[in-house]
Amino acid sequence: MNLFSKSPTFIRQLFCTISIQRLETINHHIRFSSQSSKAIDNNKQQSEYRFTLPTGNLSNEQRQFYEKNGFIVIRSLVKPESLDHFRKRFQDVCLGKVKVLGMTVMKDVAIAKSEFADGEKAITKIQDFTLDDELFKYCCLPDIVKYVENFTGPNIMAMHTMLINKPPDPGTQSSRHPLHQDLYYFPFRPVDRIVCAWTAMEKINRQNGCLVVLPGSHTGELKEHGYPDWKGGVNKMYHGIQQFDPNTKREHLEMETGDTVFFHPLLIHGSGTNRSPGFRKAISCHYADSACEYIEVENSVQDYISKEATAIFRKKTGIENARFEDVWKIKSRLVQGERINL
Ligand SMILES: O=C(O)CCC(=O)C(=O)O
Repeated sequence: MNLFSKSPTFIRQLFCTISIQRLETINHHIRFSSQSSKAIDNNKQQSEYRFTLPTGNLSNEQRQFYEKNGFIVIRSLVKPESLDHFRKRFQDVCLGKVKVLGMTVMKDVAIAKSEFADGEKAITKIQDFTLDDELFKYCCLPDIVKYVENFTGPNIMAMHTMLINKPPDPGTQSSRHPLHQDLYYFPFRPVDRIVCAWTAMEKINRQNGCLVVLPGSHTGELKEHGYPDWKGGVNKMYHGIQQFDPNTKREHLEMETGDTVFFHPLLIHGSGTNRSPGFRKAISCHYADSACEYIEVENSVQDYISKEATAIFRKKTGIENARFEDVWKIKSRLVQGERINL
């Protein structure tokens, strides 16, 4: 096109259009560069947060606390009425009024030998209640799930569930739970998209065996576990960390009814002897992002537990060729969003 063959008005209009386009382009560059500097700021802020996500109920201050310590206690999160409902259901399970597919009912190693204990008094823990719609309500409580999103994101699976009925210790100290990391039991990753919610069903203090945690230990490695060498006996599958520095700072989490602690699966924790006359109750669920993936744990530090858990599962179900991940696939249940991998 020969511009000079066109009228001056046409040329003026063309230059005007080009100038406007240029201005728009410059404007776009300015906008883009301010957006990307905002994105960089966001990323910088994000990089402060390795263990938590921005979605959910945690404030920045609470997120920073979890990032540093690997746990956070939220006071009065679960209503006493809900806890009464779960307690009643637990009692019905103990009395044999309710049978739940896949649930494991465990007796304390000391009480199991006693011919006098029955009902609730004989049972130290029930595990894997995901298939019981009543107890599963704990996993779905909106007040809890809103916090869980800070760790898992929006697609949430309930992977492991427990109602722990820590018995009064008969003098054997077998009511203790040795220091351990929950990741030891889990063949799925990434680790930072897994979290435990653990709720006190009554006042829990040092007297009745509260949780004890090693703050900051979630930044370490998964350690070797095994059965502790305790004279008074050890409960089935209560593996503990074999070696750690006994001088590491410990924190005892004393909690009131309904208080809930969220903690990272690498956080080293356990619980003390129950020196009270009552059964100390807590209910818990481990959640994971449904986009987590199963991993092979053979020949790793998880080899021992994977063999033990798979053998129990094969015996219970008769599925001879079951693998460790099958144990988890069967007992996990979607809480919210989409079931992606797990
Ligand atoms: O409630 C307790 O005593 C501790 C439970 C615990 O840490 C577990 O079962 O992994």
